[in-house]
Amino acid sequence: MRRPLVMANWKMHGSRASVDQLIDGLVALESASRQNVVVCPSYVHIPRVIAGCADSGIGVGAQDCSHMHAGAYTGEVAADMLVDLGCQWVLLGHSERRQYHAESDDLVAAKLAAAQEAGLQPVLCIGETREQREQGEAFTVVARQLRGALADQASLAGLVIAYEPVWAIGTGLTATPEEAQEMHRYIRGQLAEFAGLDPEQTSLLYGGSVKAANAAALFAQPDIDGALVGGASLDSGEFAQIIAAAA
Ligand code: G2H
Repeated sequence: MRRPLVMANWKMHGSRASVDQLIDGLVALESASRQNVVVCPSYVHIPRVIAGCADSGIGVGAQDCSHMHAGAYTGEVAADMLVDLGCQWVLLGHSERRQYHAESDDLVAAKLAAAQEAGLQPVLCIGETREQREQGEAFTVVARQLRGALADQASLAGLVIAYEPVWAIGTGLTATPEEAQEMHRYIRGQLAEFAGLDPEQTSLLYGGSVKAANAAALFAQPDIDGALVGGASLDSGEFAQIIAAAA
């Protein structure tokens, strides 16, 4: 179902004290707003966030999961373990995973299948680099990432897509609302083709330097349902303004 979802990706940030402060800010939001919020802390902070957000309506997710179910895979975290903790969501294929950990479309597809089997709601992250956009390949790259992850999946129930142009991530550069809308429209069109999904039932989030100053203009676009927010989600006041803009 399309919904005004605002997801925080805390990446590799935080201490117990700073996480507690952020939780305090989130649970102080009014009830209707909290239903639209999902927080993705580092693995080690997940239990703390789940405990702190209990009964608030705020969802909790991981930033990644293994494609394997269990076994001798040192350092990996299985989707079933996340479900066992109480996680409901997982980000998959974030560009920082693709860039720094060499995650391929095939690996992302395998992770997506593992997440679905475990009962996690996956958020598939896709987006082109600056070079790819400058060479006119943005739509081809996004289509390849979509096809690579979604084709041949047994189930895509509850899938959310986050379009995050790599050139806009953590750089302060944001796609203009029109650029983001153009790609979101394209992605919505591709969902039925590649995955048999009902495009009008699938939430599409924009990510890449979303902040209070640009959130409302992005959310005003007809195919942008919400946002995946990195840096600005680490500031309670700024993040609250983004959530308010999405309502
Ligand atoms: C993109 C985004 C969150 P930021 O990585 O996934 O981060 O808002 O800092 O660009």
